[in-house]
Amino acid sequence: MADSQQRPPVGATATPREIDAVVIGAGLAGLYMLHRLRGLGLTARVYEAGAGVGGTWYWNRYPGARCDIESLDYSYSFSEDLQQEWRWTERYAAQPEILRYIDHVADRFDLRRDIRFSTRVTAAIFDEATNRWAIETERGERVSARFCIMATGCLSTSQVPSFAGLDTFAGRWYHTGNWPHEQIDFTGQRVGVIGTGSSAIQSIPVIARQAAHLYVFQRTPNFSVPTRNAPLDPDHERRLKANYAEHRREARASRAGFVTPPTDNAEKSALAVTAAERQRAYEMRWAHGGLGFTSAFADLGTDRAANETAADFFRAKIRAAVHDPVIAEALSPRDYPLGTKRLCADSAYYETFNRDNVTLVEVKDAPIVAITPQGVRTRAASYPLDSIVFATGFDAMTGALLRIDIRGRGGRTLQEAWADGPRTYLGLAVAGFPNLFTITGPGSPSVLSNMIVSIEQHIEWIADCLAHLHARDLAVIEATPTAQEAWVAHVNEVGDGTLYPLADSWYMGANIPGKPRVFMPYVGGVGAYRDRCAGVAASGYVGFTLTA
Ligand code: N01
Repeated sequence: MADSQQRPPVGATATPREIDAVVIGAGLAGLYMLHRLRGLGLTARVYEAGAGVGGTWYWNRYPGARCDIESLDYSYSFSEDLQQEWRWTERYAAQPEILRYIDHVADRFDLRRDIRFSTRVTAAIFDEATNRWAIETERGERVSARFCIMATGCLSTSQVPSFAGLDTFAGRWYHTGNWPHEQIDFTGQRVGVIGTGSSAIQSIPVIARQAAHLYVFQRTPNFSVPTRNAPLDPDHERRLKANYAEHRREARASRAGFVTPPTDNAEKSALAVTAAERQRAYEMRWAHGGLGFTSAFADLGTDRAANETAADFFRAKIRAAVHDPVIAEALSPRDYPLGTKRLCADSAYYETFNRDNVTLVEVKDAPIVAITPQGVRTRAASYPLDSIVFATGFDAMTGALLRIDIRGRGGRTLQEAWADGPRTYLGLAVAGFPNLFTITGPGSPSVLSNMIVSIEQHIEWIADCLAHLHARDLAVIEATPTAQEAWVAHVNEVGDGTLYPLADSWYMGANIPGKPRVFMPYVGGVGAYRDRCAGVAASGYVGFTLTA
């Protein structure tokens, strides 16, 4: 901040209970936000429900949990020393390694002393008389802050369906997103996994190798691409690190926040090339592995016929992997376009259904009707189980925000403001909620991107904004309703130009009973979105009201 040397830091006059900023959440977002707030000379406190740092990577300890963005991309870029010194062991890091990395960052930047662990925030209430947020925690702690920054994560409110009888189950049950810290050993057990999303697809091959028998309860099959995970190639690491700044720049300017292997076709329609060329392009992406598959052609996300060529390719791969053609067909998605439910990435997922100890139970037409003391009962049959794993997902993007009692101007709650679905300006701010920021909030690329790239972009934007306010003695920044409505319209328009609305996905809120059906993330691309946010800042925060 240009003039911070001359001015006293804002926090210099604060009493202990009156601080500059509260950050809610100590995952990848909350930690970096705290680091940047300190850099501005602001007093800050982070509240974290978990007993340690890490957010997603603290809670999701299920067998097989790993990131499906490559380690060298899924890591902070803000510190050159950090990114050069940290050594990843695998192309895709597993949860324990990512958590070690986050712990290292917390220690390296001395972050823990400003974090209150095991402390869930219950309320954040804006006082119009003082322009301050009153934050309350479950432990009865209260603090007053000028800025309230939500670093609560997009996939942090786990969802267990309300099956009758769950409390009567005689065995143990788990949710992937809230996994115990001790090692869970399924050896010799009959295990049921409910769900076939990313978490299930990662855990099923691992659990199948332990369990006496594994029942997979599938309502909707998913498209999954092999990760081709392997130990990180030291030559690749050396080359990339020699050019890290440029690599990061490319990622920030890209569509999804990571660089996909270059091809001749990425700008073309899948329908503009011959069937043989298409096959070559898909085979190349499949062999490379990972989520870059959907960048094979320009229109896989927007044209149903183009998308169908890729979906056919996946279904052929499933038939090749799974010996029993009936099971292969059951595992083959038919009802929605590829990528409109989040593409999964796996290590030998489909092949796991060739094992004698794995049974696929389809619950679309014969749904689960109850959990009994013995196990799972569907409309068609009963399955005796020793353990049940709920891989049933999250109340995504809005769940963590709406379970806090957030009240803005006039006492209006965020629940009221978002009754018909989330409405934000740039996914960063909400009209009527001054000095509140939502890191990777709905209406930003967030879950459609490499999260850490989007997290860093939002935090740097917020930090620059706070510096701007401080330098001009401005107390309050607030999105205008007009700018917010225009942004929401733009988010919807771009979303409606894609195939996403065709699927019953958590992007649409479709997995939570009663949740408004709205496509929540911004699909305009990470690079374009970054430019847009930078333009808003450069123009003196157009679309916001700034007051002294
Ligand atoms: O959750 P999901 P997830 N009866 O919502 C099923 C990220 N992530 O935890 O599709 C039967 O995707 C549900 O069925 P259906 C990633 O962004 C990242 O797996 O609704 N089934 C579905 O199959 C991901 O997308 C990594 O018909 C029921 C499953 O449960 C997001 O987190 C790893 C049911 C839920 O799948 C969420 O993934 C893991 C019921 N009553 C996750 N209710 C990385 O690698 C729900 N289901 C970075």
